[in-house]
Amino acid sequence: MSKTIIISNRLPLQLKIRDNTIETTPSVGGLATGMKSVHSENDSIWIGWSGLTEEEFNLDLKEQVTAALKKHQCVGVPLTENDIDGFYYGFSNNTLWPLFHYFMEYTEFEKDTWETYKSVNQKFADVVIQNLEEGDTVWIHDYQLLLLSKYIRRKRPDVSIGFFLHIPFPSYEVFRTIPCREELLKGMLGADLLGFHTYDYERHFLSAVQRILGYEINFNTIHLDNRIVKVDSFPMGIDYNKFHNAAKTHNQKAKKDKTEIQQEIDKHLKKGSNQAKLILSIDRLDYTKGIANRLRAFEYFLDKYPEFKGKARLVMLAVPSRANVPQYQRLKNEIDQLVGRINGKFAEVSWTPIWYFYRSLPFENLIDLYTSSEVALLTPIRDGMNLVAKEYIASKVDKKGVLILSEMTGASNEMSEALIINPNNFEEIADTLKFALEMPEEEQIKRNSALQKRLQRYNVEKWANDFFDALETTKNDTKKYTLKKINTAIKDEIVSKFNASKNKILFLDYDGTMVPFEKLPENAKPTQRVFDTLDALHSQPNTKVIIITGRDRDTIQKWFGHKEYTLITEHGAWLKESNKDWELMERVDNKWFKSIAPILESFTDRTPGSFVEEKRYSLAWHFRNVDPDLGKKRANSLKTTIQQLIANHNLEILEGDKVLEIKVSGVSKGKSASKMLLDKTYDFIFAIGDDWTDEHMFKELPNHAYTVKVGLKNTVAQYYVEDINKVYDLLTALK
Ligand code: GDG
Repeated sequence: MSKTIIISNRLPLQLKIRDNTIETTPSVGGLATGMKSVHSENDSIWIGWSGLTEEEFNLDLKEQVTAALKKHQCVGVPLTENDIDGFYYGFSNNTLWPLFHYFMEYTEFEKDTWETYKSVNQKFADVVIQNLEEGDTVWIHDYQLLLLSKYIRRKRPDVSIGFFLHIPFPSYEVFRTIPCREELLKGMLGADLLGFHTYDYERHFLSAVQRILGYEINFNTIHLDNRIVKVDSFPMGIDYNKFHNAAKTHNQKAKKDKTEIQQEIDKHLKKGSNQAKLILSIDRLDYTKGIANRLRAFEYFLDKYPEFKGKARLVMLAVPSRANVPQYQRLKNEIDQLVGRINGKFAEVSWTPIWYFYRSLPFENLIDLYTSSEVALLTPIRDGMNLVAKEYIASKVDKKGVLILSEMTGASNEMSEALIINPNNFEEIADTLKFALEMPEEEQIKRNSALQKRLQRYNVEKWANDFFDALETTKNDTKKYTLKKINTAIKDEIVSKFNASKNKILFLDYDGTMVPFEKLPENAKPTQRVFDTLDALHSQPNTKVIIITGRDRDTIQKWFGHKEYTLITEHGAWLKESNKDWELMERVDNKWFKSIAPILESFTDRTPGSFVEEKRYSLAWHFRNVDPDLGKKRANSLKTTIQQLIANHNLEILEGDKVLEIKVSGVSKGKSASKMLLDKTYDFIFAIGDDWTDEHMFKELPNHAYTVKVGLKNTVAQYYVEDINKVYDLLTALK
């Protein structure tokens, strides 16, 4: 039976060796917490690092480790100390983590750690491949494994792979600074589906792919040579019932059953109207979480609103994280000092402003803190999602409590009923804290009811199901392409039909079909391969070879005039039969140039990289070398401007691949191709092309024609080939 393989850097459990035996404890962290329910409810295995390096246990314990992991449906990836240093502490946490969270000043790029990152991703791929069976679905998580999809696909091209990024994907301007940017993007594009928490991260990724790799993007689909990749946003939810029910049980506990922490909190709460309200903050100790800012803002709040001294207390849980990385050690010192200073500055005999815990607490204590706090103050500088915000709201059984949340978190996009703040604006945080502490209960209930409803509906299970459904859809879309792809059987059929036919005609597009696109059109000259292939076809008996192109007559004359192939240029305006002169296929004129050309020129002046191509009977505005977003925007506004002008004229706009062409209406590759069929009965008709303008030809040719699209784009053609090399494979087989 097919299974799901979940892969993340760390397994959802940690191993410890005590007295030569293995102990397992659950891991803390957003990913582990969120995916745990998916893992336990499905037929799946989880592949990741166990937390113990190869040096940490001897061969005798190896079997015990494997068995302990197996009990939890987990498989370990063996990593050495050196691997962890370079891959985890090095490239993942010294390069990718700060860069993706916009901390460019902390971002280091070192070749050694990059090499280790690659080799560890390969080690993950090896373990995945060992465990992969026919029909399995692979779901890869997070920034430590950006290259894994590509490495798996190299060995298993047909496997269905999903990838989810749990942290932000930064803007192109930030991402472009990393030297290995292309490899990272290509690594990610090994997946069939890429998921992000928010639409902003998704569009940042798409823009990086478009600008750095130059790939074509159609809404949220990226067209690679032989595959399509879908990109979408899936805001991660939590296991709502787990938190809500735990909070319910917690609230009903008798005093003796309560945790020690809760009993301490209760003592403090008993002080009646003088009690200090609890303001909760929980995060891993990480510079992205804005903990130092939060402390300073809290200090500012107590200075600005001294009436809250003795009436409010910050309960701050900072969970130790990546303590080997120098930035984290410095941050720990900074926070220790800040807490000490603020407590020293404001403390009274009966009140200290901050309760600070630097450790990880068991789940039940987390619930103690969520349920007992009147306010949660979460102020990350950047945070992919932030699950604590969601867990806090889910734990409010009586719907009382106020969430203050940074606008820099992914969660703020969905939690608009929370009080949303800018974490760098102390004034705003101080005022919002006051507002929160004084918020009437009815308003708290109203806000939290809406929040809870949404969290309950879009929980972690729904998130995972949505992701899997989208992966399935992507797989089916890819299958549709696979069915149309020219394989050996289809190729053999075309070849035998060609051999058996008496009269053969072939329509061949030029740019993007016979030669790749160049930055400047004049550079895409025909190569020897073009001539050899066309000559071989042309020398077959009763075979008419036609180059059919949007290019201007003069260029095609220069390049192919000495050959005997039939030439159709400017989308069907001109025809040259072998050994004859050029003739007009349509009644066309170019008197209209003088009114349209100046408009195109003014757009060219304002759009760096664009240029105008003047053909005999058409004008083309090319924007293939323009910044992609600007190009699209300008092309749209040019189209609108021209459309108004040509409304009452016999002109039309043709939208090609990064080109707008204005020409006399009624001229098209389809029309001219059909005309070529009138003089004879052809029993073999073949057309191949990559562009939108070739679709006219595919549409108008008779049903028995073989029509072939180059590249994975939507098409009415019967078949497709992935790239130019495959075009030649097919054409050279026709002999
Ligand atoms: C990454 C992204 C994204 C925390 N302390 C304790 C404890 N926790 C649990 C919380 C929560 C999780 O850890 C923290 O999740 P976050 O989402 O807040 O943050 P990251 O760990 O940075 O997670 C983040 C997430 O991935 C998911 O995609 O939201 O943006 O950075 O679940 O409950 N759990 C226990 N004791 C603790 O002391 N038991």
